[in-house]
Amino acid sequence: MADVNTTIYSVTAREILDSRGDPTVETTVILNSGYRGTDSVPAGTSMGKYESVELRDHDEKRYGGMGVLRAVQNVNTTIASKIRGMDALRQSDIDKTLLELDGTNDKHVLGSNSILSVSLATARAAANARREPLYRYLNAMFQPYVPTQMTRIPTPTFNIINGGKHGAGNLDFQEFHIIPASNKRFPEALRIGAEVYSAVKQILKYRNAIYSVGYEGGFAPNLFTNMDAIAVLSEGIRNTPYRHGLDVFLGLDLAANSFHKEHGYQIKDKPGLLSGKDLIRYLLEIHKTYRLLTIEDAFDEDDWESWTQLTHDIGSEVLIVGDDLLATNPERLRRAIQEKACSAILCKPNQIGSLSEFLEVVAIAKKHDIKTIVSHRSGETNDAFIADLAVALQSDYVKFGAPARGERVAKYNRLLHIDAELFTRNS
Ligand code: 2PG
Ligand code: MG
Repeated sequence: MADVNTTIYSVTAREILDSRGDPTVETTVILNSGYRGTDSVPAGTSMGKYESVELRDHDEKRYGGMGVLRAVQNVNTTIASKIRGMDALRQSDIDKTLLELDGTNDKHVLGSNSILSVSLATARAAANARREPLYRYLNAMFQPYVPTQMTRIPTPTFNIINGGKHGAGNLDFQEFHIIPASNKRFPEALRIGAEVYSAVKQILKYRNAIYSVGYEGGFAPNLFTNMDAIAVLSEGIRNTPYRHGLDVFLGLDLAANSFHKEHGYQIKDKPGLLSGKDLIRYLLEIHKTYRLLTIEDAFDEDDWESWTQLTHDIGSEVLIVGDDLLATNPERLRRAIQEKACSAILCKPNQIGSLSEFLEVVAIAKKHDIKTIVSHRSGETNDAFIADLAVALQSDYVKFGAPARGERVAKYNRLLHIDAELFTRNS
């Protein structure tokens, strides 16, 4: 193919809505050749304090202060004038320029939302100009970090019950997952997810529990304890042909920041405040009964001691996943490796705020045998960039929410496309 002109011609952002009805930033990058890329950024509800900063307007008269017009303005003026004329194929130069323009560690000047939207849209425009699928373009970009062949679709983890800040129900733990066995082909894994999801819905109906859904498409019931929600998942699995422990596994995201008080952890399962040690004891009890495959954010993001203890106790059989703990941040990941504080990392592009830095974090994890889970946020759009990204980097898992609701299935459906392109003959 003759070389197309990949010089950036224009960069334009706008304010759009995410799946929660809150504004977010979408950016279009157009190249001199006419090829273009458009991407938007997600946003979290249970955000960790070590994440880079998304810029909000804080103008209470618009969207309750959640507007992103300042971030949009930053893209359309400061950023656009600097990166117009740069080569879209040079992702690390583009990202470096964006970071320099911001000049802070946490990106609070321009906002991680403005920076990331430009970073992603640039990569998509470049992939389009190369007439390559995005996952292939990103995979080539990742080679200098870690040589990686695309041999599989990452295993999905489905969020079937939503609690914490994500659901209107009364559960403290934020997410109750089912995870198909890693040896399943992706279309089969997706089917398992969808069939268990509907089996769980039936059980909630029989129990007269609420089966309307939370932010990530999982059910948000009122139940007596968090353990009850795990029991509902387990019962749901029993009502399908799939075998718990062979075909499908269970996982949790406690998002413990949200129930950590000054002197301990407060959950409805136990009276009084739990110490880190008490919570570990309870998790071991749950694990004994339900054989968990993953436990994410079991403790507050600063409770390093408990993290290390849990990883020591069951890290060899359960993936101890750092989300708020690590915030997709290279320094925090290095500390966690040093302190043996977890065995897996949740990787969210908007926690760190640019594509190149994201690749660097995933590379560190891979080099230290930390399992990787590419993840969505609770506030999403139909953008499926992370599906291509996860395949390109060959993350071990993806976490894209329930197998339901448009902004969640957009990612799963994209994985079906990629699966067909990469692994099905004649497609
Ligand atoms: C999490 C995420 C995504 P949020 O805690 O893992 O599920 O939630 O986007 O609200 O931070
Ligand atoms: Mg989490």
